[in-house]
Amino acid sequence: MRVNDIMIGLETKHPGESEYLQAVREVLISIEDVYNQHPEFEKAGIVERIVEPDRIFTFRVPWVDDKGRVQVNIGYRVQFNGAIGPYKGGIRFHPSVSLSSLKFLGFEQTFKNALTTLPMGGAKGGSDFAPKGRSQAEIMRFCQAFVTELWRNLGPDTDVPAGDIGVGGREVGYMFGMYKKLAREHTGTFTGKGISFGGSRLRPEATGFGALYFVQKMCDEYHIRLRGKTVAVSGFGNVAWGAVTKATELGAKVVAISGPDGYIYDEDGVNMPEKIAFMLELRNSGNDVVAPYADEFPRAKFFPGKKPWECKVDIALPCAIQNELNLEDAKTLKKNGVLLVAEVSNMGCTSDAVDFFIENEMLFAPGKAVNAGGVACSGLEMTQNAMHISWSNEEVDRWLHQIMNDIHEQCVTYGKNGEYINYVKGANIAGFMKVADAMMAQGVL
Ligand code: 2IT
Repeated sequence: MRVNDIMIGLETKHPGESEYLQAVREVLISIEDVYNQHPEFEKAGIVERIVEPDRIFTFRVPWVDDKGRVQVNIGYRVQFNGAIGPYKGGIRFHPSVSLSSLKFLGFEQTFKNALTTLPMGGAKGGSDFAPKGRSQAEIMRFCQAFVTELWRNLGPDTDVPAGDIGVGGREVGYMFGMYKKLAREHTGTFTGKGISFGGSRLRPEATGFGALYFVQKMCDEYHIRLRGKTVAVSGFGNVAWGAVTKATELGAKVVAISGPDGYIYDEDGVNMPEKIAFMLELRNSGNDVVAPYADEFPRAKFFPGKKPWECKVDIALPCAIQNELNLEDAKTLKKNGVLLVAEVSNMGCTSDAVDFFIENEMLFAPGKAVNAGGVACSGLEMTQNAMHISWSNEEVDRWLHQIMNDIHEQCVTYGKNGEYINYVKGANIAGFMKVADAMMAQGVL
């Protein structure tokens, strides 16, 4: 396999799908050496097959807004790879959603899910629908319209969606309700459901909690004390909230959170329950702005239009969206003496930022390892649904912790190079080897 030749082929076939091409290139560069030590992979065309989704559904989502006007969005589901289990991955509602972004997310999900140790294939879906400013009734009608088209392709052992940006418990509830009505079955076909109808304990917290369990392991590995360290987080959604909560619980001090409008610097730390609860209030307001935090807590400062990476902190946790941290930001973080950067968003850093971290042997871990706690907890929800039982907080947390430790171990096994752990390489190789092995065993499909 020669990465450049494969990339030229893909660029010709899928012109302009920049995020998808970025994600594929990053993985292929990581696995190139290992792949070329396995001539049987080359013979079976593993790489040519693994970079293309199994199938993609694209559909029209018509709905009626509160003014009685007809609105039309595009819906997608990318079933990327089903080698190791039923398709699994979130649904994103955001104006930036395109085929390229969902293909990148489905591709990443395939390797992430393999890392969780649970049997789940990779998928992603969503729509260019913008929830910002929409009423509850509009959100419900949109979710129902989305599932009316998609439901035939879903099922508890076929494809199990969940939340992602713009899709939380409320949206999953509406989508699950419509699915249940059409399919006439009450099965675990969505995860992230409400506790009263089959949802798992801890699912809302799982991505952020899991990320901090992973960060804790990174710190242990490098003999860094997490307690007392300052942290900058981007975003203020579900994932950021879980990360802030757990970071605070572990004794770190989160001094920055952000939104599309700018960032908040809170010298005292986003540390009190009322501050963390206020993050939820901000999110639930549906306005997508973080500025009101500084009105509520006047000792905090708001920096409009700026990113939190300019703050001097020990730990940086991008928790918002892809490519939110670029080379310039990476250089600023290094200059300010950052000790650790962990992507909590999927592909949160641009390729040149990732290269910069690794070339400088900085402590950096990629989203597919760090944020895998979310989908891992979804896998635990599927298990509970299949067994018709529900586990306690403690039971789910124990599993989550164990899985994150396991993922860290896999990264070390495949990524250790002398003293330095290349977590990007480790995660990519570990995830790839599992999927490739399953594909080899199942023949040319
Ligand atoms: O990016 C992700 O891993 C998610 N949005 C969660 C997917 C899931 O199926 O829980």
